[in-house]
Amino acid sequence: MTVFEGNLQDTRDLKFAIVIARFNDLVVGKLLAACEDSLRRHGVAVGPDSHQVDYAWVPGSFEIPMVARQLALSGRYDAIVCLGAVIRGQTSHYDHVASEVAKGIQALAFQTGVPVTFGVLTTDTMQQAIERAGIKSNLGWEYGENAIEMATLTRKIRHLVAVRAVQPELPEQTPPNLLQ
Ligand code: INI
Repeated sequence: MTVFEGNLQDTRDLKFAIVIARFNDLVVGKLLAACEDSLRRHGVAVGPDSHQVDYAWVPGSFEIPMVARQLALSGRYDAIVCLGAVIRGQTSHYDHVASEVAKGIQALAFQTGVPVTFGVLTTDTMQQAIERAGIKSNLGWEYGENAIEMATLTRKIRHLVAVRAVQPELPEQTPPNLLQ
């Protein structure tokens, strides 16, 4: 039996991209600070001279999936963290933005095979959002840890996909005589 599991220690060679929506900056800035703190305390170099973390700023959460997808397709990153805050109280198009960003992030992770952390808060009120971004807890910390765990896990299972890609025509259970 093989058990595949990520960890929070093997961070030295990992590379991350963080995509950050400017909309609701009061909340998203707090998520970003906690996410950076989490990465840093697990050994990831964070800051202006960092060779491990790159940043991409977008106007709002709606724009996150497109930019995150480009970054994932670049092949440069072990994981991508998407940070945003969609708050219902502010606008009628909350539902469109919230559903599009969730669907887009899920699709790009499936399409690219790069782990993408869904760090977009979706709340009814600003009060609920700030409670999750620093007042009661700060989910940004968990987003950082999730990205590390998924990045280390993906490094362990990546070679399985490569083996399958070399022989894509083979069925799951290939009789030994067909492998010669
Ligand atoms: N963007 C957000 O990140 N959060 C929101 O709550 C939000 N609301 O409610 O409107 C929001 N809208 C902007 C949207 O993401 C796009 O930037 C905009 O529609 C331009 O494409």
